[in-house]
Amino acid sequence: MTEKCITVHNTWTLTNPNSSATATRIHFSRIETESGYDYVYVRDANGNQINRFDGNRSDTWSATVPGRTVKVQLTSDGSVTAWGFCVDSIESVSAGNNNNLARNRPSWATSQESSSYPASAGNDGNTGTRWSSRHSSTLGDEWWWVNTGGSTYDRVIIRWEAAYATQHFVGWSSDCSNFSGYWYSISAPGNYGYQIGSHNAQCVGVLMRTRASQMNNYSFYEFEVYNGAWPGAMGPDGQPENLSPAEGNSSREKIQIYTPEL
Ligand SMILES: [Ca+2]
Repeated sequence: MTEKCITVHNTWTLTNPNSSATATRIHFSRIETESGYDYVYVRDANGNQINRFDGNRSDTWSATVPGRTVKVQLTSDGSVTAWGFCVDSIESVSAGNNNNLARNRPSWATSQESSSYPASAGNDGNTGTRWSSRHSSTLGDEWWWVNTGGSTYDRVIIRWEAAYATQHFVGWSSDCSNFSGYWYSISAPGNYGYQIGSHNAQCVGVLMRTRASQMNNYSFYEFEVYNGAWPGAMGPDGQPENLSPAEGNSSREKIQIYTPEL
């Protein structure tokens, strides 16, 4: 028996049954495609790309799609056949964007204070836990980064602890090694929103260069990644407490490539 493979470019349209929904996301229980060649796209009603997935994944939410219509497209070059994908849930998203693309995704840091402050505590969705770098009076650059899995995103929130970085760089990377981004300066801890422009790159991270006064480490409670809107439940006004510096602010600067050292 011979198997005949054809090039597939199918699109399926899903509709959120909640007629009052203003935004929708879908859940993939499983995605298996030929990595780098065959893709599952999530698009809005107008065909705009929201996510692009490939390779093997499980338990994956799409980013937020405006409206009630979600289009899922499978493109295949037909040379390698994989299992495909399965969507097992469609859900309304409201009151801001609560789809934190960094939450519980794989994350890394160049050091940790102890096993109580691992990199993963910086993106576990819990503002009661935090990542902390090692302590040193001669501490140099420290990196923390997360693999979002290939989502489209345009903004980051960092919820800095007292050991914030006065000078830091927030960047994105397709290879999780070479980052492009912007430099920022802050002078107090707290929740900061960073509008970094729209990117579809695996990783997002922060390079911390200058410590806060009296501090020998860097630490934050959460590093969050969103697309299109800030989360609905942040501060009293539903926005980051300090929505600055943002893209367009004169304090940012586009810089050269950086490579985190493991
Ligand atoms: Ca945390």
